[in-house]
Amino acid sequence: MDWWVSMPKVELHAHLNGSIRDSTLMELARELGDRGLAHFPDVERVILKHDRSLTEVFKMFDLIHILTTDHETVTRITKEVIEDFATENVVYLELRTTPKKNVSKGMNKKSYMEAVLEGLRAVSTVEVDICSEPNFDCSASAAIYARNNECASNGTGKKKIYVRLLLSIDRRETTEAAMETVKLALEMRHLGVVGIDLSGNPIIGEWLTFLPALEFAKEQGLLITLHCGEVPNQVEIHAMLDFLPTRIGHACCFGEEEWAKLKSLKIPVEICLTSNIRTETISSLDIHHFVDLYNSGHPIVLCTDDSGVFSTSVSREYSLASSSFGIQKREMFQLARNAVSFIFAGNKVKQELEQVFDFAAKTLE
Ligand code: 6MZ
Repeated sequence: MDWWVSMPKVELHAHLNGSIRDSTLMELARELGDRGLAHFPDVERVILKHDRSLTEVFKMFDLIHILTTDHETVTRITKEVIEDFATENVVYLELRTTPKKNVSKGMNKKSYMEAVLEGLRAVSTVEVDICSEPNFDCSASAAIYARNNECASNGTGKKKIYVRLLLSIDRRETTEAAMETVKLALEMRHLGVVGIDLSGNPIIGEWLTFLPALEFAKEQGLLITLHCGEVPNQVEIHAMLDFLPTRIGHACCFGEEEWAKLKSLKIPVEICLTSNIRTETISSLDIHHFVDLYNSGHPIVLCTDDSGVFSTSVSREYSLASSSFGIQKREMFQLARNAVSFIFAGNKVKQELEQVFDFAAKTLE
């Protein structure tokens, strides 16, 4: 595993509330239990159950959201999630989350996002770059990877991680609520918000409900990634591809026509192997679409989806792909590096990341 951890990686599909440490979830559940608001053993059983169908996963999210309702907790989980990704040498993270309202806690979508930003600022184990583009300094960035490795080995100084945010629209939301999220994203662009994600239980909601907000987001220059084809819904898959999102996530239930369309459009796919297997959206890795997309040179990026809920990490996903599909480390490194082209941050960050990978290529064998 060490090699996979040492390798610089780019994570483009990680949901904040799906990436919480089990230990934190248990602590939050225990507190709720102590206050008589939940029966701790029941909650514990749900948290520690690791094989979940897609339907159960969404029930799990409802439970997690009960545990993470206040601003302080949102700040805490954001901080921990970034620290965890940085620890395994994720050098660029696009973290997505659904801005939430919670009247009883005085929370609205904006204050939820402010709590997330507070979490970014609270990280102390690693330097977090949330919006460096205007002050691009190529020479200074040349040694990020060197510094990362040095820090890992001698405990001095700080590693650096670029973090950009995607605001998620939940498929349970109305057109108005989706529009509110897009407007908030536009308001927070200078704070590192780069795009919009459409996610949530794929059997709920209609594409046309979200389309006006997504079109508005696109017109305003936000980049868009869609959860696409998590369940067999060919009409929706076609409508989503016709929308020309910048990336899509999953693509599990595509038929021949949909593959042909996706490939001709060259839309990058965020692949989440463990998530797909755990939720049984793909029955086994032998038949996972990773293989066909990889062999045909289609743009793909390996991601965790929900590292907490599925007990995985980006390093583990790379190691799993390598061992399952017989791909050598050198090629896996190239796969990680290719992901730099699909990030939603601008060219300056891309150039900096290229240098990180250049440096790592010379030192990692
Ligand atoms: C679809 C998913 C998901 O936004 O509260 N989410 N949506 N498919 C998936 N694959 C299994 N995994 C996570 O993070 C949790 C939310 O992300 C979406 C769901 O809407 C879930 O409630 P945030 O930070």
